[in-house]
Amino acid sequence: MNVNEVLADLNRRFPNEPEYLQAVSEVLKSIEDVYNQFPEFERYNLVERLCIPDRIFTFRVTWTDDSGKIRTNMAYRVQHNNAIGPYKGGIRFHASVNLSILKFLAFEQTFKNSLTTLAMGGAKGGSDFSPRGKSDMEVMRFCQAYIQELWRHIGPETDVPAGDIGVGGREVGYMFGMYKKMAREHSGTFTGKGLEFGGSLVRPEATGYGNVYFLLNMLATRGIDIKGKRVAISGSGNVATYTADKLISLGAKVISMSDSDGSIYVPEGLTREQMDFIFELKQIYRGRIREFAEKYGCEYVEGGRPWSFPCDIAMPSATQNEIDGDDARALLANGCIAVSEGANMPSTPEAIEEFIKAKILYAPGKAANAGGVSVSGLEMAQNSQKLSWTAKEVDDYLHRIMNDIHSQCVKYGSEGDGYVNYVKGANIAGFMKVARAMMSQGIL
Ligand code: NDP
Ligand code: 2IT
Repeated sequence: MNVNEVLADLNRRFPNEPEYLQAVSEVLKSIEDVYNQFPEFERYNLVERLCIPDRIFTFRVTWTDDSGKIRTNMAYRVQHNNAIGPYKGGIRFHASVNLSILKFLAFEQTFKNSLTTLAMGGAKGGSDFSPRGKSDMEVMRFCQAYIQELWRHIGPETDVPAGDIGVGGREVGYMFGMYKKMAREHSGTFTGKGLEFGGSLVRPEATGYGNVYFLLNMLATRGIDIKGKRVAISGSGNVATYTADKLISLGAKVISMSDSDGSIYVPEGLTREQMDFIFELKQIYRGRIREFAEKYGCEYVEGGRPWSFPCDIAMPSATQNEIDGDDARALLANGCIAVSEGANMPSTPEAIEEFIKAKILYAPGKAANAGGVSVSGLEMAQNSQKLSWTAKEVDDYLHRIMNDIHSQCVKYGSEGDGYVNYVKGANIAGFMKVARAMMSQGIL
């Protein structure tokens, strides 16, 4: 394959999908050499079959708001690839959702899921419905309407959705309820379910904890201790909160968190009590991070991201393209030694280039945030067994998976001078497994 030709062709066919093209470009550039060592890949046109999703469902969702007004949203499910297992990936509810974003997420998910060592293909779904400011009943009616359309395309061995931005335990519960009713089955069709009806212990914590386990592996390659390190985290949702929780228990200083309105700066590091406040504020009351600054009198930067605050480690955990070239240069100028991505594709290509040029520890989301979908895979395993494992069993398994992903990155990403290019490592390791599975299964 000639990457430039493939990208030009995809650009021509999908000109209005910048996030999708960005994600594809990153992966293809890092696998090009390996791909070209296997002429049979080219003969089987693996590259197009890997880049273009198997199928996409697009539909209108109609629901009624609390004032009785009838409202519509666009909704989707992108089933990208099921070579190594059933389609698997989260659902995002956010005003910005469009096909480009969901196609990039489903593409990334395919390689991430391959890295987890578990049997899961890649998918993503969602809607431009924004849960912000909606009542519980509005969210429930929306979730039910979304699943009334989607239920016939998903199932425990077909496609297993979960959470993502704007979709947590509440939304998964409502969607699972409607799925169960429509499909007349109580199965593991969703992950991230409540513990009472098939959810796994440690699933809420898994992405954040997993990212910290990955970070510890990276730091260990340079003999660096996490204790006392200043960590800037963006976001204050599921991933950000449990990242902070684990870091604080390990003695690191969480100096910043944020939401889509602004960032807080706490140079001495959040205390456990302050962390609990943020958890309640964001997860239970669905408030704004500004309210933390008002209560504790700390610095608050309206509209700002946390990358200009001095830190040793950055863990972007909000959304795509939230660290641009300037942010990356600001982080490096302030002495940042590691970036471990909780979010999917939070760094722009320019930012990634800066990190790799500076040879800092840099883990792309598909490796560092794979803990969430990994425990989703463990939830599927428990549902199949009709058993629940203990928190320790799940956490130990998560640890093993994150260590294993780190080893795969080192194996495929080590360069001549000993620098580990985790982008290359994760992309090649993830790709090779999907490629071998596709080759074995014939032309589909
Ligand atoms: P949540 O909805 O729980 O939290 C998202 C957080 O990011 C909120 O603080 C939100 O702010 C902020 N945010 C969202 N969109 C934007 C935006 N456009 N600009 C600035 N801030 C924004 O989502 P998650 O924590 O689940 O997801 C965060 C990231 O992690 C996403 O990239 C997701 O794809 C990724 N991820 C999630 C996994 C999971 O298991 N949940 C697994 C792997 C990756 P506000 O409160 O203002 O909306
Ligand atoms: O991006 C992700 O890996 C997720 N949102 C979690 C997907 C899942 O199926 O648990």
